[in-house]
Amino acid sequence: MKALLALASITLLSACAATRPIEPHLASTGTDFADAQTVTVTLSNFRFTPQDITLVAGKPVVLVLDDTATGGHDFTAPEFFAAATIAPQDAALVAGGQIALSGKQQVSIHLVPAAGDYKLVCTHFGHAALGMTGSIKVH
Ligand SMILES: [Cu+2]
Repeated sequence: MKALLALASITLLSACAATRPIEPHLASTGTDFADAQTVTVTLSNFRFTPQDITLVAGKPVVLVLDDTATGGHDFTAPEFFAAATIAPQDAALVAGGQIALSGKQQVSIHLVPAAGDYKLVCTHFGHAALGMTGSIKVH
């Protein structure tokens, strides 16, 4: 009986893990980012600017995240990053669907977004409640 329970909880755990993919899809090395559109998102206390980001599905983009505050923020959009294809050299920046920035840090990430409406949030304690949420619309 104990073994059966243990087995059941393992199955449950793996089922949970499967619903939230965090492994980024890597863009093939042949993906051309030379003509990529640059989209800059500013992270400040306590907002994303623009708050609603619009991207074109399937079009390579350089997402520039600019933390203009003295403190850290993060750009957390696990569904967006899971659906996108990310340039191999930038994949390590996306840990668990999140890009963490220190104060005054700027990070560029090359990716090809997939169609969908995604939620964006900063997971620092209290930041979302203060307005640090947004959306990414890819069409
Ligand atoms: Cu924040």
